[in-house]
Amino acid sequence: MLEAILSQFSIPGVPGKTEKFSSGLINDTFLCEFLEDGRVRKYVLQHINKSVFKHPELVMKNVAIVTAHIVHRLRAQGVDDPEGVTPALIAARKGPLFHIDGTGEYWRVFHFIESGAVFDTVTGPDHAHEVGRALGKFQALLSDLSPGQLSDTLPGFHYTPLYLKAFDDALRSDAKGRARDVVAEAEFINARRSRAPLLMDLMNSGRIPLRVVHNDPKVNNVLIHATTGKAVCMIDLDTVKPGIVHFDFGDCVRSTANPSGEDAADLSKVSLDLRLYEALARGYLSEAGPFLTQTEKEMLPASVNVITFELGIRFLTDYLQGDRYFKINYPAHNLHRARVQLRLLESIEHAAEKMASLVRDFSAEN
Ligand code: GN1
Ligand code: MG
Repeated sequence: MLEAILSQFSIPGVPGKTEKFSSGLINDTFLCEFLEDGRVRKYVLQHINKSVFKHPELVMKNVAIVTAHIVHRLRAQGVDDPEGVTPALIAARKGPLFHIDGTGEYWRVFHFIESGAVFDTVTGPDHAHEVGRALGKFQALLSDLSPGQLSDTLPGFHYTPLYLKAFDDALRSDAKGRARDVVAEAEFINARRSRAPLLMDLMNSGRIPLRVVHNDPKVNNVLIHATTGKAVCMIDLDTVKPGIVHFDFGDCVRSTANPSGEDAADLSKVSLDLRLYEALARGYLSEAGPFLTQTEKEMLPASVNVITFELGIRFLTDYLQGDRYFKINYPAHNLHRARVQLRLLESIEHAAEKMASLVRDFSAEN
Protein backbone atom coordinates (compact mmCIF):
# COMPACT_ATOMS: atom_id res chain seq x y z
CA MET A 1 0.00 0.00 0.00
CA LEU A 2 2.82 2.41 0.86
CA GLU A 3 4.52 1.56 -2.43
CA ALA A 4 1.38 2.60 -4.33
CA ILE A 5 1.42 5.91 -2.47
CA LEU A 6 5.12 6.46 -3.11
CA SER A 7 4.54 5.87 -6.83
CA GLN A 8 2.43 9.04 -6.80
CA PHE A 9 5.51 11.18 -6.15
CA SER A 10 8.26 12.20 -8.54
CA ILE A 11 11.00 10.14 -6.91
CA PRO A 12 13.72 8.80 -9.19
CA GLY A 13 14.84 5.16 -8.91
CA VAL A 14 13.34 1.91 -7.67
CA PRO A 15 11.60 1.67 -4.28
CA GLY A 16 13.27 -0.53 -1.65
CA LYS A 17 12.86 -0.89 2.11
CA THR A 18 10.28 1.21 4.00
CA GLU A 19 10.10 1.36 7.78
CA LYS A 20 8.19 3.23 10.47
CA PHE A 21 10.13 6.25 11.67
CA SER A 22 9.89 8.94 14.41
CA SER A 23 8.27 9.11 17.81
CA GLY A 24 5.85 11.96 16.99
CA LEU A 25 2.53 11.85 18.82
CA ILE A 26 0.34 12.96 15.91
CA ASN A 27 1.31 12.00 12.31
CA ASP A 28 2.60 8.65 10.94
CA THR A 29 6.08 8.83 9.45
CA PHE A 30 8.04 6.34 7.34
CA LEU A 31 11.61 6.24 6.07
CA CYS A 32 11.73 4.96 2.49
CA GLU A 33 14.72 3.85 0.45
CA PHE A 34 15.06 4.15 -3.32
CA LEU A 35 17.81 2.69 -5.44
CA GLU A 36 19.02 5.23 -7.96
CA ASP A 37 22.05 4.63 -10.19
CA GLY A 38 23.42 2.05 -7.78
CA ARG A 39 23.02 4.41 -4.79
CA VAL A 40 20.47 4.23 -1.99
CA ARG A 41 18.61 7.49 -1.42
CA LYS A 42 16.20 8.00 1.44
CA TYR A 43 12.92 9.91 1.66
CA VAL A 44 10.48 10.67 4.46
CA LEU A 45 6.86 9.74 3.75
CA GLN A 46 4.22 11.19 6.07
CA HIS A 47 0.54 10.66 6.58
CA ILE A 48 -1.22 13.75 7.92
CA ASN A 49 -3.54 13.17 10.90
CA LYS A 50 -6.84 14.66 9.74
CA SER A 51 -8.52 14.50 13.13
CA VAL A 52 -5.92 17.02 14.35
CA PHE A 53 -5.33 18.97 11.12
CA LYS A 54 -8.83 19.53 9.79
CA HIS A 55 -7.62 21.28 6.62
CA PRO A 56 -4.58 19.34 5.42
CA GLU A 57 -4.43 21.29 2.15
CA LEU A 58 -3.90 24.51 4.14
CA VAL A 59 -1.25 22.80 6.27
CA MET A 60 0.52 21.79 3.06
CA LYS A 61 0.24 25.31 1.72
CA ASN A 62 1.83 26.72 4.88
CA VAL A 63 4.59 24.10 4.80
CA ALA A 64 5.27 24.84 1.13
CA ILE A 65 5.48 28.61 1.72
CA VAL A 66 7.73 28.24 4.75
CA THR A 67 10.11 25.64 3.27
CA ALA A 68 10.42 27.62 0.00
CA HIS A 69 11.12 30.82 1.97
CA ILE A 70 13.85 29.16 4.03
CA VAL A 71 15.46 27.56 0.96
CA HIS A 72 15.44 30.95 -0.77
CA ARG A 73 16.99 32.73 2.22
CA LEU A 74 19.65 30.07 2.71
CA ARG A 75 20.58 30.22 -0.96
CA ALA A 76 20.88 34.00 -0.70
CA GLN A 77 23.21 33.46 2.27
CA GLY A 78 25.47 31.32 0.06
CA VAL A 79 24.33 27.82 1.13
CA ASP A 80 24.86 25.61 -1.98
CA ASP A 81 22.55 22.76 -1.07
CA PRO A 82 19.64 24.16 1.01
CA GLU A 83 17.58 20.98 0.45
CA GLY A 84 20.30 19.09 2.30
CA VAL A 85 19.97 21.26 5.41
CA THR A 86 16.27 22.11 5.68
CA PRO A 87 13.05 20.16 4.97
CA ALA A 88 12.09 20.30 1.28
CA LEU A 89 9.02 18.74 -0.31
CA ILE A 90 8.98 16.37 -3.29
CA ALA A 91 6.36 17.16 -5.93
CA ALA A 92 3.46 14.76 -6.38
CA ARG A 93 2.92 13.45 -9.92
CA LYS A 94 -0.65 14.70 -10.28
CA GLY A 95 -1.40 17.25 -7.63
CA PRO A 96 0.69 20.03 -6.18
CA LEU A 97 2.87 18.85 -3.31
CA PHE A 98 0.75 16.16 -1.72
CA HIS A 99 -1.23 13.08 -2.70
CA ILE A 100 -4.78 12.23 -1.61
CA ASP A 101 -5.34 8.47 -1.61
CA GLY A 102 -8.56 6.60 -2.49
CA THR A 103 -9.83 6.93 1.08
CA GLY A 104 -9.26 10.68 1.24
CA GLU A 105 -6.08 10.51 3.32
CA TYR A 106 -3.28 13.04 2.73
CA TRP A 107 0.35 12.08 2.11
CA ARG A 108 3.54 14.01 1.39
CA VAL A 109 7.20 13.21 0.87
CA PHE A 110 10.26 15.13 2.02
CA HIS A 111 13.90 14.78 1.07
CA PHE A 112 15.63 12.93 3.90
CA ILE A 113 18.41 14.96 5.51
CA GLU A 114 21.26 12.43 5.63
CA SER A 115 23.43 14.26 8.11
CA GLY A 116 20.71 14.65 10.75
CA ALA A 117 19.81 12.78 13.92
CA VAL A 118 16.94 13.31 16.37
CA PHE A 119 16.95 12.75 20.11
CA ASP A 120 13.89 12.31 22.34
CA THR A 121 15.81 13.68 25.32
CA VAL A 122 18.63 16.16 25.57
CA THR A 123 22.18 14.79 25.79
CA GLY A 124 23.70 17.76 27.64
CA PRO A 125 24.29 21.54 27.58
CA ASP A 126 25.94 21.53 24.13
CA HIS A 127 22.87 19.84 22.69
CA ALA A 128 20.56 22.28 24.50
CA HIS A 129 22.58 25.18 23.10
CA GLU A 130 22.19 23.83 19.57
CA VAL A 131 18.45 23.27 20.03
CA GLY A 132 18.08 26.89 21.14
CA ARG A 133 20.22 28.11 18.28
CA ALA A 134 18.18 26.10 15.73
CA LEU A 135 14.96 27.65 17.02
CA GLY A 136 16.38 31.18 16.99
CA LYS A 137 17.73 30.72 13.50
CA PHE A 138 14.46 29.27 12.25
CA GLN A 139 12.53 32.28 13.55
CA ALA A 140 15.17 34.63 12.17
CA LEU A 141 14.93 33.08 8.68
CA LEU A 142 11.17 33.60 8.80
CA SER A 143 11.25 37.03 10.42
CA ASP A 144 10.79 38.71 7.01
CA LEU A 145 7.85 36.49 6.03
CA SER A 146 4.55 38.23 6.69
CA PRO A 147 2.40 36.11 9.06
CA GLY A 148 -0.62 37.14 6.99
CA GLN A 149 0.61 34.85 4.21
CA LEU A 150 -0.02 31.78 6.33
CA SER A 151 -3.35 30.19 7.23
CA ASP A 152 -4.42 29.54 10.78
CA THR A 153 -4.46 25.75 10.47
CA LEU A 154 -5.02 25.07 14.18
CA PRO A 155 -7.25 27.83 15.54
CA GLY A 156 -6.64 28.41 19.24
CA PHE A 157 -3.62 26.08 19.30
CA HIS A 158 -1.78 27.83 22.14
CA TYR A 159 -4.82 29.52 23.68
CA THR A 160 -4.26 28.17 27.17
CA PRO A 161 -7.68 29.31 28.52
CA LEU A 162 -9.41 27.15 25.91
CA TYR A 163 -7.51 24.08 27.12
CA LEU A 164 -8.47 24.94 30.68
CA LYS A 165 -12.12 25.15 29.66
CA ALA A 166 -11.87 21.78 27.83
CA PHE A 167 -10.31 20.30 30.97
CA ASP A 168 -13.11 21.64 33.19
CA ASP A 169 -15.71 20.19 30.82
CA ALA A 170 -13.97 16.81 30.60
CA LEU A 171 -13.68 16.62 34.38
CA ARG A 172 -17.33 17.52 34.85
CA SER A 173 -18.70 15.06 32.30
CA ASP A 174 -16.18 12.33 33.23
CA ALA A 175 -17.17 10.28 30.18
CA LYS A 176 -14.62 7.52 30.86
CA GLY A 177 -14.95 7.35 34.65
CA ARG A 178 -11.37 8.52 35.10
CA ALA A 179 -11.94 11.72 37.12
CA ARG A 180 -11.17 9.86 40.35
CA ASP A 181 -7.60 9.27 39.07
CA VAL A 182 -6.85 12.97 38.70
CA VAL A 183 -7.99 14.53 42.00
CA ALA A 184 -4.55 15.80 43.04
CA GLU A 185 -3.75 17.03 39.53
CA ALA A 186 -7.07 18.89 39.27
CA GLU A 187 -6.36 20.64 42.56
CA PHE A 188 -2.86 21.59 41.36
CA ILE A 189 -4.29 23.03 38.14
CA ASN A 190 -7.05 24.90 39.98
CA ALA A 191 -4.54 26.67 42.16
CA ARG A 192 -2.86 28.06 39.02
CA ARG A 193 -5.85 28.97 36.82
CA SER A 194 -5.16 32.70 36.84
CA ARG A 195 -1.98 32.33 34.78
CA ALA A 196 -3.75 30.71 31.81
CA PRO A 197 -4.49 33.95 29.86
CA LEU A 198 -1.00 35.43 30.23
CA LEU A 199 0.31 34.70 26.72
CA MET A 200 -3.05 35.27 25.06
CA ASP A 201 -3.36 38.68 26.70
CA LEU A 202 0.19 39.51 25.63
CA MET A 203 -0.56 38.54 22.04
CA ASN A 204 -3.83 40.47 21.95
CA SER A 205 -2.42 43.54 23.68
CA GLY A 206 -0.45 44.58 20.60
CA ARG A 207 2.63 45.10 22.81
CA ILE A 208 4.54 42.51 20.80
CA PRO A 209 4.44 41.61 17.10
CA LEU A 210 2.72 38.66 15.51
CA ARG A 211 5.34 36.53 13.74
CA VAL A 212 5.69 33.26 11.88
CA VAL A 213 6.50 30.68 14.56
CA HIS A 214 6.94 26.90 14.72
CA ASN A 215 4.51 26.20 17.59
CA ASP A 216 5.91 22.73 18.36
CA PRO A 217 9.70 23.04 18.73
CA LYS A 218 10.22 20.18 21.15
CA VAL A 219 13.66 18.60 21.40
CA ASN A 220 12.96 15.84 18.87
CA ASN A 221 11.75 18.33 16.30
CA VAL A 222 15.28 19.69 15.99
CA LEU A 223 17.65 17.86 13.67
CA ILE A 224 21.21 17.59 14.97
CA HIS A 225 24.23 16.77 12.80
CA ALA A 226 25.12 13.15 13.57
CA THR A 227 28.88 13.72 13.66
CA THR A 228 29.46 17.38 14.58
CA GLY A 229 26.57 17.67 17.08
CA LYS A 230 25.68 21.06 15.57
CA ALA A 231 22.06 21.96 14.82
CA VAL A 232 20.98 21.28 11.23
CA CYS A 233 17.40 22.61 11.24
CA MET A 234 13.90 22.47 12.68
CA ILE A 235 11.62 19.74 11.33
CA ASP A 236 7.92 18.84 11.74
CA LEU A 237 6.61 22.07 10.25
CA ASP A 238 2.87 21.32 10.19
CA THR A 239 2.16 23.62 13.09
CA VAL A 240 3.98 26.61 11.59
CA LYS A 241 1.58 29.56 11.51
CA PRO A 242 1.17 33.08 12.88
CA GLY A 243 1.85 33.35 16.59
CA ILE A 244 4.22 34.81 19.15
CA VAL A 245 7.80 33.69 19.82
CA HIS A 246 6.76 32.77 23.36
CA PHE A 247 4.81 29.74 22.16
CA ASP A 248 8.10 28.45 20.76
CA PHE A 249 10.49 29.44 23.52
CA GLY A 250 8.18 28.05 26.21
CA ASP A 251 7.69 24.73 24.43
CA CYS A 252 11.34 24.36 23.51
CA VAL A 253 12.50 24.91 27.10
CA ARG A 254 9.88 22.68 28.73
CA SER A 255 10.91 19.87 26.40
CA THR A 256 14.68 20.32 26.22
CA ALA A 257 15.60 21.45 29.73
CA ASN A 258 13.82 18.46 31.29
CA PRO A 259 16.57 15.84 30.97
CA SER A 260 14.35 12.91 31.95
CA GLY A 261 11.96 13.69 29.08
CA GLU A 262 8.19 13.58 28.59
CA ASP A 263 8.04 9.91 29.56
CA ALA A 264 10.28 10.14 32.64
CA ALA A 265 10.20 6.83 34.50
CA ASP A 266 10.78 8.41 37.92
CA LEU A 267 8.53 11.40 38.64
CA SER A 268 10.65 12.48 41.58
CA LYS A 269 13.58 13.10 39.21
CA VAL A 270 11.66 15.41 36.89
CA SER A 271 12.89 18.98 37.05
CA LEU A 272 14.05 21.91 35.01
CA ASP A 273 17.84 21.76 34.74
CA LEU A 274 19.09 25.34 34.92
CA ARG A 275 22.35 24.48 33.16
CA LEU A 276 20.37 23.21 30.18
CA TYR A 277 18.06 26.22 30.33
CA GLU A 278 21.04 28.55 30.38
CA ALA A 279 22.64 26.85 27.36
CA LEU A 280 19.36 26.86 25.43
CA ALA A 281 18.58 30.50 26.20
CA ARG A 282 22.10 31.55 25.23
CA GLY A 283 21.87 29.66 21.91
CA TYR A 284 18.40 30.99 21.20
CA LEU A 285 19.22 34.62 21.91
CA SER A 286 22.46 34.46 19.89
CA GLU A 287 20.22 34.05 16.81
CA ALA A 288 16.93 35.66 17.86
CA GLY A 289 18.31 38.46 20.05
CA PRO A 290 18.95 40.81 17.13
CA PHE A 291 15.35 40.86 15.88
CA LEU A 292 13.37 40.51 19.13
CA THR A 293 11.93 43.55 20.87
CA GLN A 294 12.74 44.33 24.49
CA THR A 295 9.25 43.31 25.63
CA GLU A 296 9.49 40.04 23.74
CA LYS A 297 12.74 39.24 25.51
CA GLU A 298 11.40 40.18 28.94
CA MET A 299 8.43 37.85 28.56
CA LEU A 300 10.42 34.77 27.48
CA PRO A 301 10.87 33.15 30.92
CA ALA A 302 7.16 33.40 31.79
CA SER A 303 6.31 31.54 28.59
CA VAL A 304 8.01 28.39 29.90
CA ASN A 305 5.68 28.35 32.86
CA VAL A 306 2.50 28.84 30.79
CA ILE A 307 3.33 26.37 28.01
CA THR A 308 4.29 23.65 30.51
CA PHE A 309 1.04 24.28 32.39
CA GLU A 310 -0.82 24.09 29.06
CA LEU A 311 0.69 20.76 27.97
CA GLY A 312 0.01 19.26 31.41
CA ILE A 313 -3.63 20.25 31.00
CA ARG A 314 -3.75 18.91 27.42
CA PHE A 315 -2.41 15.48 28.39
CA LEU A 316 -4.73 15.27 31.40
CA THR A 317 -7.77 16.27 29.35
CA ASP A 318 -6.93 13.64 26.73
CA TYR A 319 -6.68 11.04 29.49
CA LEU A 320 -10.13 12.06 30.79
CA GLN A 321 -11.59 11.96 27.29
CA GLY A 322 -10.29 8.47 26.54
CA ASP A 323 -7.04 9.25 24.66
CA ARG A 324 -8.50 10.66 21.48
CA TYR A 325 -5.73 13.07 20.54
CA PHE A 326 -2.21 11.93 21.49
CA LYS A 327 -0.97 8.47 20.47
CA ILE A 328 -0.42 6.30 23.56
CA ASN A 329 1.63 3.16 24.27
CA TYR A 330 -0.27 2.01 27.39
CA PRO A 331 -3.63 2.89 29.01
CA ALA A 332 -2.50 5.49 31.57
CA HIS A 333 0.16 7.00 29.31
CA ASN A 334 -1.48 10.42 29.06
CA LEU A 335 -2.01 10.53 32.82
CA HIS A 336 1.69 9.86 33.35
CA ARG A 337 2.65 12.45 30.73
CA ALA A 338 0.45 15.01 32.50
CA ARG A 339 2.08 14.22 35.85
CA VAL A 340 5.52 14.72 34.33
CA GLN A 341 4.58 18.17 32.99
CA LEU A 342 2.96 19.26 36.25
CA ARG A 343 5.96 18.10 38.25
CA LEU A 344 8.18 20.00 35.82
CA LEU A 345 6.00 23.06 36.31
CA GLU A 346 6.62 23.00 40.05
CA SER A 347 10.34 23.12 39.50
CA ILE A 348 9.96 25.90 36.91
CA GLU A 349 8.09 27.92 39.53
CA HIS A 350 11.03 27.54 41.93
CA ALA A 351 13.53 28.56 39.25
CA ALA A 352 11.58 31.63 38.03
CA GLU A 353 13.92 34.32 39.32
CA LYS A 354 17.07 32.67 38.07
CA MET A 355 15.46 32.03 34.67
CA ALA A 356 14.56 35.71 34.34
CA SER A 357 18.01 36.94 35.32
CA LEU A 358 19.76 34.65 32.81
CA VAL A 359 17.60 35.95 29.98
CA ARG A 360 18.34 39.53 31.08
CA ASP A 361 22.08 38.78 30.91
CA PHE A 362 21.94 37.19 27.45
CA SER A 363 19.62 39.90 26.14
CA ALA A 364 22.19 42.50 27.10
CA GLU A 365 24.81 40.58 25.06
CA ASN A 366 22.64 40.37 21.94
C1 GN1 B 1 2.65 16.80 19.60
O1 GN1 B 1 3.55 15.90 16.67
P1 GN1 B 1 4.51 16.04 17.80
O2 GN1 B 1 4.72 14.77 18.52
O3 GN1 B 1 5.80 16.71 17.36
C2 GN1 B 1 1.76 18.03 19.70
C3 GN1 B 1 2.48 19.14 20.48
C4 GN1 B 1 2.87 18.64 21.85
C5 GN1 B 1 3.71 17.37 21.70
C6 GN1 B 1 4.06 16.76 23.03
C7 GN1 B 1 -0.07 19.20 16.61
O4 GN1 B 1 3.81 17.08 18.83
O5 GN1 B 1 1.64 20.26 20.62
O6 GN1 B 1 3.58 19.61 22.58
O7 GN1 B 1 3.02 16.38 20.91
N1 GN1 B 1 1.44 18.51 18.35
C8 GN1 B 1 0.17 18.83 18.02
O8 GN1 B 1 4.97 15.74 22.85
O9 GN1 B 1 -0.75 18.80 18.84
MG1 MG C 1 7.60 15.63 15.83
